[in-house]
This record gives sequence, structure tokens and C-alpha cells, in this order.
Amino acid sequence: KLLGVEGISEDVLPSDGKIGSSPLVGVIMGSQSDLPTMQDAVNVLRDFGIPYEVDIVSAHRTPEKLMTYSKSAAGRGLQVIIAGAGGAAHLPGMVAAMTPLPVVGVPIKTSTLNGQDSLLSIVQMPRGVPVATVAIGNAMNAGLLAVRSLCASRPDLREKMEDYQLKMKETVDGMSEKLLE
Ligand code: RP5
Repeated sequence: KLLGVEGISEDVLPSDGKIGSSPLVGVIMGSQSDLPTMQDAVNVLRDFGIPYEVDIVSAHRTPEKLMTYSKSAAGRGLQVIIAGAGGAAHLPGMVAAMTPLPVVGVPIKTSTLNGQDSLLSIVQMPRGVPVATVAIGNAMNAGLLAVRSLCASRPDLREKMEDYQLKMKETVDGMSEKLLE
């Protein structure tokens, strides 16, 4: 149990929020309630062996922390930020406004509008401040996008990504073969 959430183990999210000595990817979210969704991004980073850090940063409840986090991110060695938020989800856009790093936004599914509110808040960034938005609740793709953006300068990671893609292809090929049996 971590941050009060059942099923999140310490080896995935250690209590200091950091895995590896120099995190390359920052995973942040507006609330502890976003953690079960955001864990999929963390799992991808862990599987690809990317050092990451995890924290809760709320644009409207902890605006000073948001500013400190965003402004210090590049200088601290982060290369990508994944930000998940729900409802009037301004966290990813606000982070993108205060860092030169690529920001991947994860719209969290909400109980009132099924995450359509989160999606539109995140995807409709005005010109000049981009947020790469994944599908509602799809933190796994956010993790994969972060890995892909690191691939440009990391041939070892590119190879791992190609293996991952090959495995997906083989899985689908296997399904077709079973259908034809
Ligand atoms: C947003 O409000 C968070 O990102 C979360 O998705 C949503 C609800 O937060 P809690 O009320 O669960 O803390 O800031």
C-alpha cells in the first residue's frame, strides 16, 4: 500500500517517489485518486528500465509546487514529463507553459463526464504550448510515448522498443493462426 492506495507496491513506487538515481521521466498527477490510472505509465517506465520519479502536483491546490516542479524539471535532468489530471484538467498545460520539455497529458476518467472534460481540457491547448495528449485513461501509451522520445538519443532503448513492437505483432499473428486452425 502506497499513498493510501491498495495494490501499489513499494518496488514500483518507492516511498520517496524516485526509482533510479537520476530520473529521466517525471510522472505527476493532480491527486492521489489518479494513481491507479497513472500506474500504467510507471509500469512501462519500469519495464523499459527508465529511471523515473512520481509525485502529486495539483495545479489549483498546490500552485507554488507546480511552479517549482515545472521550472526545475529540465535543470534536474528530466527529459519528459507525464502529467495526469481529471476534470478541469489544467495541470499538463500549466506544466508545459513553464518547461521546455515535452509534456504528455493523460486525461483521467471522471465519474460525472467519463473523462470527456479531462480530454478536452488537455487536448485543446492553444497554439505555441503543446501537450501530447493520449486517450482517456491510457497512461500506458503515455509511458510508451515517453520511452519513444528518449529513443532518439538511446539506441539501446530503440532496440527494446522494436522488440516490444515485434512481440505485439507476434501476439496478433498467433491470434490469427488460432482462428484459422
Ligand atoms: C483533479 O481532480 C485530479 O487530477 C483528479 O483527477 C480530480 C479529483 O481529485 P480528488 O477529488 O480525487 O482529489 O485535480
